[in-house]
Amino acid sequence: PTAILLSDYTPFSHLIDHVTLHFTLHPLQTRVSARLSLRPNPAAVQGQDLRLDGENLSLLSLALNGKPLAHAPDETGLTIPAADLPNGPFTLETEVEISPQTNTSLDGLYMSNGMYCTQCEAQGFRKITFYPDRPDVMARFDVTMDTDLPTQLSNGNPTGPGAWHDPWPKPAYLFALVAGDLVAHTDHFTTLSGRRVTLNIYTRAGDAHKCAYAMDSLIRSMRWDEQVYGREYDLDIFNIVAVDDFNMGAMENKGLNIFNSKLVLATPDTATDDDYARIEAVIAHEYFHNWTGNRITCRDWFQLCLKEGLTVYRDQQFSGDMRSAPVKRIEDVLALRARQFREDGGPLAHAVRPDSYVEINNFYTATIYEKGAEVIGMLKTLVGDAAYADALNLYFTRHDGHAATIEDWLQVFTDATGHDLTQFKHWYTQAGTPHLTLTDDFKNGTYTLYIKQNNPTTPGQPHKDPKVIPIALGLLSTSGAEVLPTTILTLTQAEHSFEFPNLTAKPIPSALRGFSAPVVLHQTQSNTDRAILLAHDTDAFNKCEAGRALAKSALTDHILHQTPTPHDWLAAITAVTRETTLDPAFRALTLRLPSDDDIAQTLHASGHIPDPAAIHAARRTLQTDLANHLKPHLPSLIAAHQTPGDFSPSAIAAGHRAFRLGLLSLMARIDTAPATHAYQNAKSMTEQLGALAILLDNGMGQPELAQFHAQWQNDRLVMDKWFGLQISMAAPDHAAHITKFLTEHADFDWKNPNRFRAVIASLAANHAGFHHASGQGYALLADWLIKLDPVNPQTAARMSTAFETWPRYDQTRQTLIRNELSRIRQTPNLSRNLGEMLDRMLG
Ligand code: DPP
Ligand code: ZN
Repeated sequence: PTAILLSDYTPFSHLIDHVTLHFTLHPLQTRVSARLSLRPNPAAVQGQDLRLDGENLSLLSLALNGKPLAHAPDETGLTIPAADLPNGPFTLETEVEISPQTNTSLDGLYMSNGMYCTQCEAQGFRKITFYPDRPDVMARFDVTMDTDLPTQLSNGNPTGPGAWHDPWPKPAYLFALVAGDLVAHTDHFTTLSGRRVTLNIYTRAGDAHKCAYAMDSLIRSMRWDEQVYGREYDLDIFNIVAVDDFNMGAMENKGLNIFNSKLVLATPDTATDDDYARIEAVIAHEYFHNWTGNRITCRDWFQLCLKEGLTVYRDQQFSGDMRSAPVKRIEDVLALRARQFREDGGPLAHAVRPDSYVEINNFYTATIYEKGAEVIGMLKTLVGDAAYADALNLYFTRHDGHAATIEDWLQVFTDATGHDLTQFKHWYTQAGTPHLTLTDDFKNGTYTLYIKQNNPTTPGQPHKDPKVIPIALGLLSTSGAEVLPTTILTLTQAEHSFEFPNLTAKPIPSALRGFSAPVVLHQTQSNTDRAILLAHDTDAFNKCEAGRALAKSALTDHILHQTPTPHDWLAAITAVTRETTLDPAFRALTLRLPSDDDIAQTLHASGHIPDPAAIHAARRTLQTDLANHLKPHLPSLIAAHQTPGDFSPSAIAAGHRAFRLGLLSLMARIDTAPATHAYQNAKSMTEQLGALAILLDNGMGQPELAQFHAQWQNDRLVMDKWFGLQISMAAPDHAAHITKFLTEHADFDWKNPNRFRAVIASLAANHAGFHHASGQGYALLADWLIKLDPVNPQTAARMSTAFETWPRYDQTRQTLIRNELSRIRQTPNLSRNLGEMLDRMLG
């Protein structure tokens, strides 16, 4: 398989003014008739052949301007030689046959529980009909379908039963079709300019009562995008369909979003608070794509971050506005470090805008999405809020209806704000997480901060240039008073120093407030200073971060030197835990110890080889010590954070539940009876699942597990949780065994991506279990990747990233993992998806 290069981009030979599609739906023999109205593209080299993409299509007929042609397709498409093509406009008609029922890849047109549905991003449309399947070819579509199924949906506005017209030109990856026996949860939204839009969420009949929160999130998203970005919806109808078998979270098809059902369906007794928060965020994300993705799309797939980074940035802003902005920021940064820093530090590191790929589906990554969003946050910090708003307005007017590039995006900022962004562009083109080292001194009333920037090499990028890095800095006195409010320092070189005169004593720096740049910060801070920041920092992110720094140093000291749990940390965390003026959600985050994987990443970054078993043991020791220290306060705190009355999914109520579960989890180190009681009296899935997790984590909970199964065995989404929890909470010695046992369970439907992930990704997430010295975890994952790959290569490739951290570990584990990677690589007929991932991981 050959790599596709950004530098090879050329415009497509033809423009498509209009597409008419007709589907005669049948599980094994669906017929797709397409009529394309084409003309030569004046911006392209003239006289080229017409090349259409097409995979697994049986061509039944082909005609140009009504005259049959005899060209036969090859493995990847169909070529109409230039000699057969008119110089002006012409019509090309094709008829193909496809088999949705046997399409297990969940890419293209496929079936899920008797319902037809599509997934076309990035390159699924070529499995539906012959077409230039690339995002810069934008066309208007009319769609009709023949089927007995009552619900018949496609993009745009309905023009009759099963007939749809989309007035907005779009790339093929935004095409969608759904046919099934579905019910609609309906509401309406009146736009800024007074147009009434019908909103539908379609589900299977039994799920209709689970759509209220998704609908509420949609309405709030539509209003927010009008108020904050001035963006109005542009069709008469907006449809969402929930489907059980889906590779990703959701898809922003024009006017017809298709969602993994776990990101739509929620009731208090079946969905956790995290599920509610994710539903709100993803509903918003897909809706926001209507402007950042659909109206303005990407010229080519190298520009994926143009739509994804910006849309993640927008959905993060939205969730921050709907909930607690500081808590949302802390959660987003923790996720960024857990997924993106991990990726950036290993063999799969790639630029936010990569310049080559083998399989584009392998690039729907934390780097493109989450780091892509961080880069936009930095841009906003550098130019300021008002200039950011000007730039976005210019972007929407200048590029509406276009397929744009990162160069276009940066040019808009330059034109709107006057900033030269030449150096800033390195954030898009150079992979890897910058490391900053902070040192300081204090002389004659002047405080000096020295900052060094180091950009580690990544695969294929030995040389890195210094990046533009905005550092939000505050200074505190040792009594906790703020002596310098937040100030932005902008780094452009490898080394800088910044002076702060007229101070009476050496201050404590609070650097990288709000996590103003996606970097790793190295600074030598005393535990005393950290405790002062934890108690007094006005920046919520750094306040929480100080607690994490204390916990991390306690953990690493314990692991490396068997140092007993420091009193500084115990006292500081106890103070925050008891501080009733603080948001319970914030206190819950502060109470949470860094994950095992986070500690492994930290140890590796400071030149140590992480020992998964030792990390796991240290974390438990610290938890027990904290529990004993907090013991006198736990019963009253647990009682105080019971959420009375009816369930509310609000961030405030969720914060109380999260804090209470954090306290119960500590309590369980001493006594599991309160957790058992909490399980029995749970009024929501958050509480039921949370209490069960605590019991399992302490080697208890078998009766509850059986009760849970009996209660929920008919609810697919809840059963995913039942599968996953047993594995993620398993003791390291048992994790692989329990996983294997559960893969033999009658309800383990491995072809369903949610169920597969619930089991296999939970094993990968159990750090000490997956990295158990026996190598059983590695072998089990490899077996399942080999088994899944021929059926669903996208999900297999995604799951293989569990192995991306292999260079962190000791020689024995490295050999074990590399042997498994080689074993998978040698499997005959491996997919391009998994093959590329293995080649990159093996190096
Ligand atoms: N474009 C989708 C999303 O990010 C993923 N296929 O929402
Ligand atoms: Zn997206």
